This record gives sequence, structure tokens and C-alpha cells, in this order.
Amino acid sequence: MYLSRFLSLHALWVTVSSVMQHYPSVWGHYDVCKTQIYTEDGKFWDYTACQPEAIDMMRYVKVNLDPPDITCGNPPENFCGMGNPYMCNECDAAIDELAHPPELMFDVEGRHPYTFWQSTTWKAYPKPLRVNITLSWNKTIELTDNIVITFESSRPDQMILEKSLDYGRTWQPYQYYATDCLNAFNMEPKTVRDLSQHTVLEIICTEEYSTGYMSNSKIIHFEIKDRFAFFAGPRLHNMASLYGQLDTTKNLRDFFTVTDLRIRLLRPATGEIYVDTDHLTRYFYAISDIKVVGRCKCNLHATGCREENKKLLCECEHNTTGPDCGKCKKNYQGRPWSPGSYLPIPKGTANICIPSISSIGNPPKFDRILPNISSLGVSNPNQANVCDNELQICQNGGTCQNNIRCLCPPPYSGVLCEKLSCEKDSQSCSQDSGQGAVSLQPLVLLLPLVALLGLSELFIF
Ligand SMILES: [Ca+2]
Repeated sequence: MYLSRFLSLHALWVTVSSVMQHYPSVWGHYDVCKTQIYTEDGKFWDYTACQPEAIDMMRYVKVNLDPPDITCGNPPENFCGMGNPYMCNECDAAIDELAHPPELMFDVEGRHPYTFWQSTTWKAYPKPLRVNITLSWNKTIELTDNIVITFESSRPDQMILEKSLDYGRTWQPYQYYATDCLNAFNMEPKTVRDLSQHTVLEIICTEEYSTGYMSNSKIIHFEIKDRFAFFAGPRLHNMASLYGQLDTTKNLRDFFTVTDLRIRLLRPATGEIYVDTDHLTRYFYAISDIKVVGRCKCNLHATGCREENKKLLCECEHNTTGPDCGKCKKNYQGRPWSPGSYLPIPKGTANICIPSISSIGNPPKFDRILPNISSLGVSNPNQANVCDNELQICQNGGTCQNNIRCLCPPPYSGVLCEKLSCEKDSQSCSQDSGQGAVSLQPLVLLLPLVALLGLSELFIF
């Protein structure tokens, strides 16, 4: 007896210890969807909000350039230095060493000279030299770090970074970049540091990354972390505050969520007010690297996100399904689907999908999920709750055993003891009573459920 109790306590401690290892700091990483808990009554699952870890999203991107023939080298052409129009090189798509195809924006760097994509030069001046670079994931992702674009040429005079949340059907600007914001976009120049918690969603034009060809820097940022810092502090030490804000403000959550990004290069760097029409081979775009870090959006119902047939899919838990875990699995529609919640910190709320109560007729419908209705955090290890003490109560004197099954007193049977068993010699098995039991099932079962919970105002029959 004492030994078994000691073993139970020990198992509980081991489990709690292993869970604690996931939360070394004051805020949750949300890196487990469920944890097994051992008690004297058996094993249970404790469900928690969870999300995949942030990864290099460029590994899964599909890139499209428009116009499609904008890459240099076909036919071969010369391009020259911005500072010195007589220092020239050749771009030739047919020779590997001289080719600059789009995939060189996403290859592994760390060598010198860098590999880079390059456009044709501005030979058709004054016709604008414009290029759209579209990055598609065919999956909703949440950005977790700055987008960083490294140019090999000088940074463009005018550029817009755009985002789509609907797989490229509609686009919204993320940020404008120009050497002269007023002239280019009729916008006052700002930097992200001019923003605040209240204006964090404002779309700005910045001159910070377009300081002309004299600048040594070749990098353009879209500042995700600076925006996080308005909520989490300058070193992002208070992520709990950020997660709390993301949980309650859909606009903020959506701001960092994309399915596609589009880099619109509108005017190459010229370095001077006037374009030198004698040396148009000085003007072009070249990009050596693009960094996009984020995580699959799984609505806090998955830690895994795998690639299948070149498409990212969440590995959904909590009885959810779909590419973003955006709906309940078949037979688990006992209440409306809901995303998990970051709150309360650190483990959040799982909001798992619960089994449909198909055996008792139409399941009750809720107009919304109220916080006082439990997320059913503890359940059977192999399946979600069959019974519990809130929504799925054993009927006719049955008792719920470990959330796995109802133990039914005779003559009742069924998942929730809702069926009246018919025995040949039993008086309860008259011709009428059998049919009556069937037709009354929904009412018989729903009324005590409603009365016991006092939730009648929540149901829409
Ligand atoms: Ca490269």
C-alpha cells in the first residue's frame, strides 16, 4: 500500500519535473500539447496550449518573379559599378560562374564572395525598372523575427514590402522604403522607434534603409522584434505580456501572420538626383539573401509542422484537424472549435475538441464558449473524454470511471447509460417501452444535463 503510494507520488514528481524543464523561465514556451499525469486513480492527460518552434521559413518557400524574364544573363549583358561606371562584369545565364538565378537569394551563405540574384540593367530607361519578388508558403505562418533582405547592389531608391493573408489574392503594404518618402509615396518619413503600443500597427515609410550608394550597409529590415518590444520590453524579457496582448487583440496577431510576402522593387538606387543615361548599366537590383523566420500557425493546437507534398501541415493535437488545426475532427464536435489560448501564463488553455454526443441524438449547441466551462484539461490517455462531470454526465445512476466509460446499473447500457436493455422476461421490456426509450432519448438525456449544469440559457435548440 505504502509502496504503491510512494510509486504514485514518485511518478507524479517525475512527470512534474519533466514538465518544469520545459518552462525554465517565467513565461511558457508552449512546446508541449499534453502531459501525462499519474495519480492513484490512473493516468490522465493534462492538455495545454502549444505551438511549433520558430524555424527558418526560407527552407519551405516558393519564389516567383514578375516579370518572369527580369533575371539578367539571357542574353548576356554587362553591368558596372555604381561608384565607377568603368568597372564592369558580365552576367550570362548559360555559364554557372556568371549566372545569377533567383535561388541564389536563398542558398546557404557564409562564403565570400556572396552568391546573389540579379536583375537586368536599366537599359529601357525612362521606362521604370520594376520587379515583384513573391514569397509563398501556401500555409499561414507567424513571423517571429525581423525580415532581413541583404542587397548585393545598392539598396533601392523605392521599395514596398507587402503581405497577404489569403494566399496572394489580396495584398496589404507592410512597410514603405525610400530615399525620399514624401516624394516617392507622399508619406512623412518615420522609423519604427517613432511608434508606440498604440500605433504599432501603423504602416510607415522609412528612409532608414535607403541612404544612397555611399552607405556601406546593404541590409533592409522589417522590424518584427522592435514591434514585439513595445509589449515585451527592449530585450523581450517579458514575453508573457506580449502573449497576453496577442491573445486578446486579433489585429495584433494578424499583423504578424502571413501566407505570402511580396517585395516590390520600384526604382533602383541611382546615387544621384539625375540618372546618368550614358551609363545605364550601373542601375539594377541584386539580392544575396532573404531571411524570414517564423512558425506554422496551428492555433495553439500543435507543436509539429511537417512538409507533405511540398506543403506545410500542422500535426494537430487536441482532436483538431486541418492545415492550421482550424476545425474539430469528425466525431469530436461536441462543442464549437476554438483556438487555444496563451492564457493563463505559462501553460495556456488547450480548448480541446470534445466528442460528439451522437448516441443521444443531436448534440447541444453552444452560442459561445464561456471561460467557466472547463477546457476539459484532464482526459483519458488514448481518447478524449467519454464522460466527465460537466457536459457528458453518465445517465440513470451510472458513474463515470476515469473519464473512460460509464459504469451502468442494470438494466441500463450504452455509452452514457442512456439505453434501457431489454430482457425477455423483464417487465420493463414491453413492446411499448422499447420504442418509448428510443424516442425519448434526446429529451431524457438533455434535461438532466441542462438542469444539473444550470446552463439552459447557453443552449440553442
Ligand atoms: Ca546567396
